[in-house]
Amino acid sequence: MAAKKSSTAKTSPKRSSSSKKTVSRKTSKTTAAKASGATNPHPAPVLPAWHVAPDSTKAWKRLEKLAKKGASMDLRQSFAKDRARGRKFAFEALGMHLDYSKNLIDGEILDALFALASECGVAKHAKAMFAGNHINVTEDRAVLHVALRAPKGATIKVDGHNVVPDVHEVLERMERFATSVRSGSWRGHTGKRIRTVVNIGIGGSDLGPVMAYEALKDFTERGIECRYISNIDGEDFYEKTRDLNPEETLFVVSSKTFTTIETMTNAQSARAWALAKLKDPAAVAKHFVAVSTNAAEVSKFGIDTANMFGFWDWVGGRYSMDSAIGLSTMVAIGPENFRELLAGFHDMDEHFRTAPPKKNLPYLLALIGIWNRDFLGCETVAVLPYCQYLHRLSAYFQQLEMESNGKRVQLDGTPCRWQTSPVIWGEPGTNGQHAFYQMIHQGTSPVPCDLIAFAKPLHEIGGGDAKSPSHHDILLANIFAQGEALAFGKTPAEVRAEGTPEWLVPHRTFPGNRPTNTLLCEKLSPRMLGRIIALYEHKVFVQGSIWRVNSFDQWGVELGKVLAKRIIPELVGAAPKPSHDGSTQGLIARYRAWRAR
Ligand code: G6Q
Repeated sequence: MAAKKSSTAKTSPKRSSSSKKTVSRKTSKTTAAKASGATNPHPAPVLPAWHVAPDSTKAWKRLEKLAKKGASMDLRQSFAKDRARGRKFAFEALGMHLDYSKNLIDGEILDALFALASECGVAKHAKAMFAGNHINVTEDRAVLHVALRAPKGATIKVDGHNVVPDVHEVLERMERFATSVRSGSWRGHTGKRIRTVVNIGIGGSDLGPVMAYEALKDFTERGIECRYISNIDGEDFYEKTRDLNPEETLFVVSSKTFTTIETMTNAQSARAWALAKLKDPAAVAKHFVAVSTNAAEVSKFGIDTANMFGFWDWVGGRYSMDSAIGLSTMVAIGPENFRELLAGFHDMDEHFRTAPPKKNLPYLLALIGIWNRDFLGCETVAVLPYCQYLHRLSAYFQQLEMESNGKRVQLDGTPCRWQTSPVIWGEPGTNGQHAFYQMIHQGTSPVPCDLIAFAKPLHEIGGGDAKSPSHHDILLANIFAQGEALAFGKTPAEVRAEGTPEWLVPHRTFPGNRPTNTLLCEKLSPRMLGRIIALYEHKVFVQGSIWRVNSFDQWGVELGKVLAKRIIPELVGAAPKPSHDGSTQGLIARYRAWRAR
């Protein structure tokens, strides 16, 4: 959160005075407390000259002109005219095949999109990120999730300090801990083995770990279950703990700041729940560990900082699943698989950093997204994984994209004159086909889709000979069919030719020309998951660079939190004097009345 800052954890790198900055400032001295909220002390950034507004570029103007052509493009004709189109607009790297040919693009449009990225200095911005410059200008921080997966010998400096050894030190501590839980050498207070690990965290401290746990279930130690409590709603806590034995339960309290009300309230309830059975406060040491940047708050809670796993202020919450926030993931899949996950992230980091934009998966996805959003006016994007293991992926990307790029002002505070993040949503296929695809095929607003699948299943069920398809063959037939149907539709003439009565023809016609990307990967594995997540992280980066927003802050979540804090005592104490608007006041009064009955 923007208002949250780390106090210095044991593992936090020290800042040196040789700070390298993307932006120049009068002073580099920023204290954590001051940097939050209204008294933010750092002066306005002076942006590098290459960080230009997209609509000031030649490419943007060209794209505006090309928009008409894009909007009236007919994919049937485009494919008929150019037999190589499917091959031309596809790219493969790292066991991932991205087919973007079913978008309303052609060579000229793509050239203009690449020119846009170049005029907007995306590569320079990326270089600044990898170099540890403070590209998160509103919080005066480096943005270095890429350091979390850098190999041991690498050097990535933040303010003159190489953070890679710090990262590996934490990783090694995590590994020792995860191994002890998995092997049973870590015992609960009464000597029993840990059977359930409950991660308590929210937002960036929850969505990644849940998504990864579900995605990599097949790689988990099945004798240990992971559960995730995030919501302040006590019903989440109740349902996730009701059948657990505190003697066999380990809580991982995951909070960068260790001040988030939901997490701290759930952690306190967990402590009370555990101690109700375990009685002895010393049991906390065996049943609670923390993942945080805030050592002081962790020890105030009663967790020994020896059982705390740190990370750093240059890791944003939604970019933290591969930091110590992934501790529950590591316990579940084991250190070796976790290293593979990190290696997958790193594969994509290197691809993004070194491949030319035209052969660069994050650039391709990002630029097509910009085309759909800013020039074709698409307001939402559906992420549709054809893989049940990825059933939390859309929710994860929702935060990644919408919290990063859901901004209305540029880095310099002036309004964006263009559209930024679309709404991201989705569910796995084929389930979605029986629910909301109707609208995607025939609704009034086109919804670009990212269709994601794996060629090889983790479990082959059914099939076995050419005549009987397996579950997986049917699944994949569906993803390919959807892309085909969305692109090419069904014309009125085709509908009529089936003998459909004239009055029904419009109902049974599919307009087609609905954009899709298909990302076909070889096989789901920890490494492949890392690649997929990093692909979207860097896609978000490219888009944020072009939109000239700060993809790494989230001031928009602050106001509601402040107001909630003010309302809490008004719900439980003596009736407050009216101090809100008529609507809010009325709701508070109704709540109090019903609670009092
Ligand atoms: C993510 C956001 C946000 C954050 C949560 C939890 O980028 O900053 O989702 O992760 O608010 O914050 P804590 O980890 O500090 O509890």
